[in-house]
Amino acid sequence: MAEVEVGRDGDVQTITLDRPDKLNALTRGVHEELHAALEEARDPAVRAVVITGAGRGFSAGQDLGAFGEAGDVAAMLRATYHVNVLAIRSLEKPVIAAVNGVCAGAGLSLACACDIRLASDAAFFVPGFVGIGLIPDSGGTFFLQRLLGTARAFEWMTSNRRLTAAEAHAWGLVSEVIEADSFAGRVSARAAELAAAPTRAIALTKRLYDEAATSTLEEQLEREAEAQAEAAQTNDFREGVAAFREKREARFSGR
Ligand code: LHQ
Repeated sequence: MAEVEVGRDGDVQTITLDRPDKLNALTRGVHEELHAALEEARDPAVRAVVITGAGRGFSAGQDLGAFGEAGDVAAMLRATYHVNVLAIRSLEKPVIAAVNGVCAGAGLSLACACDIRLASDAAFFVPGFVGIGLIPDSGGTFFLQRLLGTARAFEWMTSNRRLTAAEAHAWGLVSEVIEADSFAGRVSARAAELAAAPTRAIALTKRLYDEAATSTLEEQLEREAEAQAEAAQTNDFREGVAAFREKREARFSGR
C-alpha cells in the first residue's frame, strides 16, 4: 500500500507522507517511496515541490515501532535519511515544507532540509531526539544551526520543548503561519507563485546559499559571477528584461 502520495497540479508536484495513524512516522518503506517521488520531481516540467503530511501530522520522525528494523543505525541513516535530505538539497527547484501538523525528530530535520517552511496554526514542533536519548540527525545539527544560530538551536534541541507555530515563526523557523482552514489553499497559491518564477535563477540561488555556508568571500564572489553568467544566458533573463522595458508582467518559462 502506498505510504507516500504524489500529485501533480500544473508544474507543482505535491508529495504527501501518508501514514496518518502514526503521524506519518518514517519507515524504510516511506523513505523509499519519498526517494522515488523526489526522483520524479527532477522532471524539468516540475518547477516547485511541496512536501506535506496527511492527517494531523507532518511527520513524527523515525517510526519507533519499526525501529527494530534499523540494525546498524549509521548504515540505516546513510541509506535512507541522508539520501532524501541530499535529494532535496540537489533538486534544482524550490521545495516547500507545508507543515500541516506535528513535526518531530527526523520529521523536523526533513522540514528544515526544505527551502521554505509554511506552517498551519495547528502545527507544533518537537525536537524528539533528546527525549529518547539521541542526537539531532538527518541534518538536524546542520540546518537548525543555520536557521536558528548555535545558541538557540542547542538550547531547544537539548530541551525537547514543544514549540507552537507562532513561536516557530517568531524564531524564523517558518516563514508564515496560516489558519488551518485556509492552509491548503495558501500552500497551493505560494507553490504556484514559485513555479511561475524564473526556475533556473532560483535553482542557482539555492545552490549558492548552500555553498556560502562553507565558502570564503573570494570563493563565493567567483561562484556568483559564474552563476550569474549562466542565469544571463536563460530565456527567462531575456523575458524579464523585455517585460521590464515593455512595462508588463514577465511570463517566465523556467528555461
Ligand atoms: C508514533 C510516533 C513515532 C511511531 C507518534 N513512531 N508511532 C533516526 C535513526 C535511528 C533511530 C531513531 O531515530 C532517528 C530519528 C528520529 O526521528 S528520533 C525521534 C523519533 N520521534 C520521536 O521521538 C517522537 C515520538 N512521538 C512523540 O513524542 C509524540 O507522538 C508527538 C509529540 C510527536 C505527538 O504527540 P501527540 O500529539 O500527543 O500524539 P500521540 O503521541 O498520541 O501519537 C499519535 C499516534 O502516533 C500514537 O499511536 P496510537 O496507536 O497510540 O494512537 C503514537 O504512538 C503514534 N506515533 N510518533 N515516532
